[in-house]
Amino acid sequence: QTEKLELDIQGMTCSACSTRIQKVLSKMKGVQEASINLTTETGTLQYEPGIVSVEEIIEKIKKLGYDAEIKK
Ligand code: 9UX
Repeated sequence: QTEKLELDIQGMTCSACSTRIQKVLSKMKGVQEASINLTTETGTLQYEPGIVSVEEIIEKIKKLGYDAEIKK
């Protein structure tokens, strides 16, 4: 069972930033798919809530040096 997660991501200034986040998140256990958009500063993910939490995903982004929150 996967769920969709939409995030607002702050701090990306070049396309290598978004590629980097996308790569790291895609490798996380429980994340099926991650698509990071530099222009709109958003990320769309498909993840398995039973395996990985939203908090863990956001923490991972913060550790890379960016800020993220659930899109409102
Ligand atoms: Mo280039 Mo994006 O250093 O952080 S990857 S600005």
